[in-house]
Amino acid sequence: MDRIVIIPTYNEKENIAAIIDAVFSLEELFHILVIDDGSPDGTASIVKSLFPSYPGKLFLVERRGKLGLGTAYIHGFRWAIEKGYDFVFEMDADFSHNPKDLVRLFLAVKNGADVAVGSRYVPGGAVRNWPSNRIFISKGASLYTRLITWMKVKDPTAGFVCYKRAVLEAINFDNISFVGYAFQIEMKFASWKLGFKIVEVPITFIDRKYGTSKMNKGIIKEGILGVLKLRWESLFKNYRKRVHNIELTQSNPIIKEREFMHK
Ligand SMILES: Nc1nc2c(ncn2[C@@H]2O[C@H](COP(=O)(O)OP(=O)(O)OP(=O)(O)O)[C@@H](O)[C@H]2O)c(=O)[nH]1
Ligand SMILES: [Mg+2]
Repeated sequence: MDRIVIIPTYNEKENIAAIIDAVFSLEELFHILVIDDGSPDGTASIVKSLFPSYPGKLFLVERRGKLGLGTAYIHGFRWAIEKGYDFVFEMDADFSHNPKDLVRLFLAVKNGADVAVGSRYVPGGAVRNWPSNRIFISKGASLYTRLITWMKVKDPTAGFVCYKRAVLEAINFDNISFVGYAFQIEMKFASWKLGFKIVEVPITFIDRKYGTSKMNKGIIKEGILGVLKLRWESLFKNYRKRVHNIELTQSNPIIKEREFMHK
């Protein structure tokens, strides 16, 4: 199998089993790697209880505490590259992203994209059930990012993405330090600066029904300052060189934090 969906989780006990079942019931086969940050609500135990139903397809990495979305994905990217996957997907656990759209992201990459972004802000894309202030923040962030960076991605904070292996191999994760929305922006920025082709696929994003949001002011602040930092570095500090991975992927440290891995 060459496709894996990375699902980061923090307190997603209401969603995790259902989202895993939904992915495995798709016609296309995708493997799943859950990266759980020691969720106090027992999300990881639910994943473990599903291992017998999905042998060899469902994987879990447990980290000690809430270390942030960005480092969870980076951990997952390294893991996926190590295991030889060619198409690596990011998806939230909370059903904001429709698992059926994984197939559409995959097709976009099959048809020539290096990065396929599930996008709310291209024609055909939409947001449902979000309060107007969330939409305002999200659209404002997208506009702000485009104005500052000139990157032509309409939904730069999107967290529903397919990366081709070559893209992830080309990025030096040691120099990606953001954890929230800025992480999502920087992954696209780095892909773009390294010359990869980003295609946006319209999706309908639906607000979570169950569980609680992990959005906070720190994440927004990181986004505002982070975008400026990216632009600054790309103007004056040879961002491209900094983010380009010159070492062989095999030499990347796979596990930095103390973690437990289950198969
Ligand atoms: N492993 C890990 N997962 C996280 C962390 N923070 C958030 N997540 C997960 O990342 C995904 C996106 O987080 P959300 O809380 O849905 O963020 P959001 O979509 O901006 O906000 P809401 O939809 O309003 O909740 C979800 O699957 C979360 O469980 C973290 O620190 N570590
Ligand atoms: Mg969400």
